[in-house]
Amino acid sequence: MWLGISRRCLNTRLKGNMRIKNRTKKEIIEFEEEIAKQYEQAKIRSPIHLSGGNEEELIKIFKDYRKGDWIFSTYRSHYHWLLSGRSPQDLRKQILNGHSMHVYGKKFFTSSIVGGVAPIALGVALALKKKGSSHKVWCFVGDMAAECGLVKECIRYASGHNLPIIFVIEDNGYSVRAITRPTWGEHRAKVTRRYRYKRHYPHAGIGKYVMF
Ligand SMILES: Cc1ncc(C[n+]2csc(CCOP(=O)(O)OP(=O)(O)O)c2C)c(N)n1
Ligand SMILES: [Mg+2]
Repeated sequence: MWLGISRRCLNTRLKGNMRIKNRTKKEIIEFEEEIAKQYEQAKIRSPIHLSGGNEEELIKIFKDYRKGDWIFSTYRSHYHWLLSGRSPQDLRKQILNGHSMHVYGKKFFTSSIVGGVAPIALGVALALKKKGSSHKVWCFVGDMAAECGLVKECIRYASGHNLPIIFVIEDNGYSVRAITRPTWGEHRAKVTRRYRYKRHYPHAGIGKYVMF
């Protein structure tokens, strides 16, 4: 015991608040520039998806990230890795080995399947809640991925069950070369019509046991 706080409690708190290496806008831009150069020199024999223009927004978002939180991301994950305090050397090695599209680490998972990580992230968030963990899940998705039924259902489930997960929608307005909003968003209302009715029969059957 120390000042009325048990050692175990103190360790847990300290662990929870462990400092994360701060990375500046300049540092993360320079990392991507170096990767771009290596790509140009044909040293990376697989596709790469670089980030840029979203540094300040992400630095703000990562102020709320705590060591021990989980991250799920996409094929465009270099900034997420770096801003969560992970090693640039490890990331560079993964990229040079052709794994930029599926960077992987402890509590850091990515997939190139658009929206594919959302249900996995949701499951982890449910487990964290059941275990009473103080940590949360950060799930990064693009603006087009956010339009997928799968992702929408996960967002709905997470908010309905009050799960410790935040879906960060990284909206660059594009799905590859298609402009996301006119392609996906604006037509939705035009093809929707809703009416309400009170059920007469139950979901199945007629509301009585029937012996066949
Ligand atoms: C299930 C699936 N469908 C299609 C693709 C092909 N694809 C790769 S990126 C992409 C667009 C994603 O756009 P967005 O979610 O806005 O992310 P951004 O690349 O703009 O960050 C598509 C359709 C894929 N990888 N996975
Ligand atoms: Mg996009």
